[in-house]
Amino acid sequence: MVILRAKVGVVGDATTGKSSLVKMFCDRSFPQQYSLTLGASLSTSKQLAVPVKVQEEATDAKDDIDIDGNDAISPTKLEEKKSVETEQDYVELYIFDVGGSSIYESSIPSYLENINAFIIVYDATNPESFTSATTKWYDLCKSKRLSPNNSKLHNHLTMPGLFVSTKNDMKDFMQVNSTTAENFARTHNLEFFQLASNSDNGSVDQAFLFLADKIYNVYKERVNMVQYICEN
Ligand SMILES: Nc1nc2c(ncn2[C@@H]2O[C@H](COP(=O)(O)OP(=O)(O)O)[C@@H](O)[C@H]2O)c(=O)[nH]1
Ligand SMILES: [Mg+2]
Repeated sequence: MVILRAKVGVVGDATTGKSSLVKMFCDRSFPQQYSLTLGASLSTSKQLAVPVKVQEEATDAKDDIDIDGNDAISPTKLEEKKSVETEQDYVELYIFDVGGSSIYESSIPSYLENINAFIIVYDATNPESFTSATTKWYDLCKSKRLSPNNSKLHNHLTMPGLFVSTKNDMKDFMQVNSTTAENFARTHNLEFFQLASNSDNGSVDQAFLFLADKIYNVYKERVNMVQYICEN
């Protein structure tokens, strides 16, 4: 069993909903009062089970059919089945919610040192926050994707990133075109999620789980690459 500990940076303008998003995922709660994030705050996720592939059985199961036409799996076959299942792995996220206020601007890049993944947040009711997300915040995350730490073994594009729009519950106040946002995400190799952190309907979890899965895939790719280098 592997437990991967990964650092995730969450960035975006102040009041876009970064802290609410992280709190909903880690504590299943939505803060009732706004509190400005000073510098950065760290939250840890629970251990997230990441999918582990179960190898296909080599033999055709249809060979063993009982008198009623049901699949009859012999004890030896059951043993074979058990032996091909691999252990469950986990990803634990160390989430750095980085305050978007300009007072702390100079320290922001240091909070993002050695991140394994990032989340760029904008507020769907606030076009300015979308502009910042696609310029300033994307440029910052891109520089981390390109940093020597990350690109040593890898193409920079493999650092996973989410592009998240928040406050989608405020339907009458939406001001950012979701197709434009989705296109931006696609062309910059980011996964797009439209969320509302004030409702516990599982969609916030899905976004973080998606990221955990991507982080795990990058880890697997690295392991395979190192193995390949050692063997050749
Ligand atoms: N309606 C609605 N309000 C939200 C949502 N997310 C955050 N907020 C509100 O937006 C304000 C700023 O949220 P916060 O998470 O502190 O933003 P941050 O500065 O980016 O960390 C707070 O008053 C939140 O209650 C959301 O999805 N829907
Ligand atoms: Mg905050």
